[in-house]
Amino acid sequence: IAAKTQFFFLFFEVDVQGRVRLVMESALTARDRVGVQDFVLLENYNSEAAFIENLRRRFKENLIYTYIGSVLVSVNPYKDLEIYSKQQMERYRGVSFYEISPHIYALSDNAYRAMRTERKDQCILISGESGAGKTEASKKILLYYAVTCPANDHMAALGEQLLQSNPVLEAFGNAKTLRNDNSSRFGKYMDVQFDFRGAPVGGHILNYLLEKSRVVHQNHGERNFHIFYQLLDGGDDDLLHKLGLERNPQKFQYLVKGNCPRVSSISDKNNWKVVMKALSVIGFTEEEVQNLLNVIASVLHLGNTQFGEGEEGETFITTETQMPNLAELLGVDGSALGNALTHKKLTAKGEEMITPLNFEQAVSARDALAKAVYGRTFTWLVEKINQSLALKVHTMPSSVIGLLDIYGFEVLQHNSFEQFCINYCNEKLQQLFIELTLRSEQEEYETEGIAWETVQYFDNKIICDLIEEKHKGIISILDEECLRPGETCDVSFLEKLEDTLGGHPHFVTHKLANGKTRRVMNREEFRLLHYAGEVNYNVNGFLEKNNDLLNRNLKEVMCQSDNQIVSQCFRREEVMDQKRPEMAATQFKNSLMKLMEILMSKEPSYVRCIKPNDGKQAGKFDEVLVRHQVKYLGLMENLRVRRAGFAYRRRFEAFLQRYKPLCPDTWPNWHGRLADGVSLLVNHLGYKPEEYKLGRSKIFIRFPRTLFNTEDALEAKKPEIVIVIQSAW
Ligand code: AOV
Ligand code: MG
Repeated sequence: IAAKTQFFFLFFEVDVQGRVRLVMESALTARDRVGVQDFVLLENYNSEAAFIENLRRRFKENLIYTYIGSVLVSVNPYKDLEIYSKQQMERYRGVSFYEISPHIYALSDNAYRAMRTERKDQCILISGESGAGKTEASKKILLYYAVTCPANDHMAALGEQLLQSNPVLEAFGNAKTLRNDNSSRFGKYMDVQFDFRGAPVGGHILNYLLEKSRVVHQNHGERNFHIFYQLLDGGDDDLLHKLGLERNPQKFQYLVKGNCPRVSSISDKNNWKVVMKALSVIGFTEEEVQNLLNVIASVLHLGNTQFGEGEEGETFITTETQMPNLAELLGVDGSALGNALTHKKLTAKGEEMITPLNFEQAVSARDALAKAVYGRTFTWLVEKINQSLALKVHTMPSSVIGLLDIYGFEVLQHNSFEQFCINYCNEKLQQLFIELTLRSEQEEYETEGIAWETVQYFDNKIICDLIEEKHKGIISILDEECLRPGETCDVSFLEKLEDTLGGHPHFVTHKLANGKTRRVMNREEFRLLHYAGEVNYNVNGFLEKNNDLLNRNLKEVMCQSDNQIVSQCFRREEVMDQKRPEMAATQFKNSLMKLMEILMSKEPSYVRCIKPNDGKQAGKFDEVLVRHQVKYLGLMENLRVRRAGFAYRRRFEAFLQRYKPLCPDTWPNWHGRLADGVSLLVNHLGYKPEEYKLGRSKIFIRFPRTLFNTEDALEAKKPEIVIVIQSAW
C-alpha cells in the first residue's frame, strides 16, 4: 500500500489481527475501547489508575504491547496470539516506530535500522519478573532477525543455527518452577553480529551463573533441568539401555525431590526430538552428542549412589553394583572414583594425607561432584555453540545487536543464595534502566538544543551498593566469612552482617527488626528491601554455595577422564594450581560488572515485561499484581520523565508527512527546508509558543492535548482528503 501512494499509508492501518481500519479512527474514536498505544498520550499521565486501566483495556483486546515513548511494555497473554507470523514481520519491516501498532517486531526493526543507519551497536534489554515473558520476547526478536534480514551467501545456515541454540540451552538451562513452567535458570546475553549489508554473520553467547543446586535438589512442585526428563521420555529403548537408565523419572533420587515428573504444558518427548535435531544443526558430531548424553546419565547415576556408615564411622558405597556403569559413563576408573567419593586428600606441611569422609561429608562430596559435572558441561555446551556461531574468516562484522534475557526477580517461600544472586542481577539491570532512560532523554534534549527539567526518581543504587560494595557489602562480608580461618558458619555470617549493616534502610534481620516488621522473620534470615519488593533470605547454605568447593581427589579423578567433555571441563592445571579461585558470588559480581560495561557501550532498547496473574492463566488481569509491577519497574517515573519535558516528539519529515493536508502551504507537497515547513504548519494550526519547540531535527510537543487537537483536525479533514484521493485516481 505504501508503495502505491503515500496517502494510503497516511490514512489506513492494518492492526495486529490483520484488520484494516482508518488510522484516525484507531487514534480517536476507538481510543476509549483499546486505550492509547503510547502512554505519553494518556491525558491523566500522573494517575497510576489510568495507566493500569489503559493496560487492562488493551490486554482485554489482546493488544499486549504498549509504548512509553521508545520503551515497549509487554503483558504476558498466556495464550498464542496470531501476531507473530511472517506476514506480520513484513508489516513491521522498515516501518517507522509510531506509525503502526506497538509490537516486539517494531522494536526489533527499530534497533536494526538504527544499527544500519547510525552504525551504532545496539542492545535490547528485556526485564520483568519470573514468568513475565522475557525469554519468549527474546526468541521472537531473534526469529524476526533470522527471517527478515538478508542472508549472507557464505553463511546461509547461520540464522538457523542462531535459532537452534535456544532449544538446546533451554533444555539444559531451564526448568519448571512454581512461577514458570519454562523458567530460565541461567542468565544469557547474546550478541548477533551483522555484516555491512545487514546480514547476520555470527553470534556469541555469554552465560551467567547457572542455578546448579537444582541438579541435586528441587522444591516441591518444581523439576530438575528439562534435559533429564526429555532423555528419559524421548530416548529410545536401546539408548536408555546403553546408558543404564530406566524410563521412570521417579527412580532417580535427583528427580524425585519436587514430586513433579510431568508438566501438562510440556511434551518432553517432542522436545527431545527438537533438541537432538538442534544439536545436529548447530554442528555437534555424533560422538559429542554421545559424550553429552553419557554425562547427563552419569549425573542421574551419581544421584542414586548411596552410602552406608561402618562401625568406626567410616563411609562406604552401598550401591556398588552401579559403580562400573557410572565410571564408564564418566570415562573414569571405578575404584578411584569410589575412593574419591568416600575419602578426602589433604596436604599438610608438604605431605599428602588421605582421610575418610563421614556420611554427611560423602553425601555432600557426591552432590558437589554432580553439580560440578553438570555446571561445567553447561558452560562447555555454550562454548561449543559459540564455536559454531563464530565468525568465519571471510566475513567482516560491521555491527552488533545484543540481546539480554536473564532470570527474573523472584520471591519464593524459602529464598537462598540463588535467589540472592538472581535478585541482585535484577537490581543491576534496574539501575542500568534508570541511568540510561534518564541519560538518553537528557542527551536527546541536549542534541536537539532544548532546555531540560529534572524529574525525581527512586535510584536503587543504594541497594546495589548494599550488596556489592567493597569491604562493606554483603558479598564482601560473605567472602570474608568463607575465608576466615576457624569456626565459621552461616550463622556467624548473619551476625557479621548485622554488625556491619545494622541501620541500613534496606537491610533487616529478626534481631534488628525488634518485632517491628509486618511479616514475622525467622532467626536465620536477613531481609532485603529490593526495588521490586521485600525478600527474606535464609542464610543456611550460603557459605557452602559461595565456596563452591570440590574435593581435590575428585578433581584428580575427573581430569583423567576419557570422556572428551569431562576432560575438557576438568583440566589438570586446575588440580596443580594451589590458588583458590574466586568465590561464586564475587565471580558473579565481576561478570555482571563486565556485562554492564558491554551494555553501556551500546544503544539500548527496552522491553518491560509484566505478568498479568500468578496462575499462568490466559485472559486474567490481576490489577493488584500488575500495579505492583508497574510500581517497581518504575514505569510511572519513566512516563513522567518522558513527559516532563515534552510528551511527544517526531522527526520533521514524519510530522509533515502526517499533517501536511492541514495547511495549504504544505499540501500536497512541501519542497522547502523541513523545519520551515513544520513552522508554517504549526503556525497555521495555531500552536502557541509554550506548546511546542523545534529542535534541530525534531518537533517536541509538550501536551498530548495539542496532538489530539491536531489529530481531530485531521479527522475532520478526512472526507475532503478522500475526495482528493478519489479524483486523483
Ligand atoms: P520469563 O523468561 O520472563 O521467566 P517466559 O518468557 O518463559 O518468562 O514466559 C513464561 C510463559 O508465558 C511461556 O512459557 C509462555 O507459555 C507464556 N508466554 C510468554 N510470552 C508469551 C507471548 N508473547 N505469547 C504467548 N505466550 C507467552 V524466568 O525465565 O522464569 O524469569 O527465570
Ligand atoms: Mg526466561
